[in-house]
Amino acid sequence: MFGCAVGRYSHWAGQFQRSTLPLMVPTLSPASFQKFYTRAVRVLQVPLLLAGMHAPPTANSAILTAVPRTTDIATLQRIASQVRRDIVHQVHGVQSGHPGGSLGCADFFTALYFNILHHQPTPWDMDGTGQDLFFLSNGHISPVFYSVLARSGYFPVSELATFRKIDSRLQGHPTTHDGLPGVRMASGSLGQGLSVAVGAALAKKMNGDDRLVYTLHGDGELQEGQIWEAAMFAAGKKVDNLISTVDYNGRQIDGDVDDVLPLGDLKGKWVAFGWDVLETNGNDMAALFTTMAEAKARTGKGKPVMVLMRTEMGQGVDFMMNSHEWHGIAPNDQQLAAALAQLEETLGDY
Ligand SMILES: Cc1ncc(C[n+]2csc(CCOP(=O)(O)OP(=O)(O)O)c2C)c(N)n1
Ligand SMILES: [Mg+2]
Repeated sequence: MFGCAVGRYSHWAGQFQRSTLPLMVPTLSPASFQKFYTRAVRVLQVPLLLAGMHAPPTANSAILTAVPRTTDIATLQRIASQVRRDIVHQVHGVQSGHPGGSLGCADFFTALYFNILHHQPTPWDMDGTGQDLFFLSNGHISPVFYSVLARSGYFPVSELATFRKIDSRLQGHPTTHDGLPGVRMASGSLGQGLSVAVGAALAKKMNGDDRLVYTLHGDGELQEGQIWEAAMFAAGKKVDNLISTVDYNGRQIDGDVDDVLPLGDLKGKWVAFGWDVLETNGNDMAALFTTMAEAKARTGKGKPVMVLMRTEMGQGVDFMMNSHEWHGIAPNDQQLAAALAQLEETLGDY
């Protein structure tokens, strides 16, 4: 009858979250739990604040990030190598998951979490007030997301070993109800992330919070109609604190994007929808660095910003590249060894 989780209600996301406050409370229905929590916070606010456990975020506060942000390309490349090792280890460990897109996006995620984002892993704040927010829309590439979250301090690196296991907070597709710090939106059902991000970006404007909102989408995911509805809305409402990116690898689950359903003139389409569009090589850390800085410079000018990143599915592991085949299969023991032999261990395996 007793649980040791205390819930908190995230106002803009409207999601019920567990946090790790070490309090014993009766297990209640979500509605009563929320009512209980609201009262409890009122009563406990001062002691919790004194204990540094529930510091209220302040809009536009200068956040000192715990993450060692770096502009050094060689350092970022070394982190990306470890992220790639984490990806193949996670997927091999449970013989399921999506290594292809994860490997292809390892450079982007590393640049994002160790250079681009203004973020604060601890204490974890679901609302992210005063922080940049990132929404992963193509949720199947969770291994790369979990790796950078762990490596930048959101949760212990050792927890990567629980990927896709029963009761793990690291589900195959990210969820919010498992309470994993760093995850602000459930994803996996493709096409939804842009809508969520546009809402979050508008909320930031309403709250006078001048930090930015970032998203990532797969190119196959762009075949979802909801993406274009959100794209039209974002431009129409001048959501110019939003930088969206596409993993433009030309592959999807069943084959090449051009064979399944061609995207045509993708840059032209986003321009026609009213976006400011940049293109870059998503596997070139220096190019990413420059383009994302340019993207940031273009925010606040009346248009949402799109970065189309050319990537290679499976980048970094030669036998996983040049086809869609490693979209969603796991390496066996020999393949794991062959993959690891191509990726330098730089931060220590988990
Ligand atoms: C709404 C929805 N339809 C279908 C799927 C099944 N699905 C999972 S991944 C994928 C391919 C997506 O292609 P892309 O976004 O290019 O990802 P990549 O293969 O490059 O990692 C599909 C169709 C899904 N997850 N959600
Ligand atoms: Mg793709």
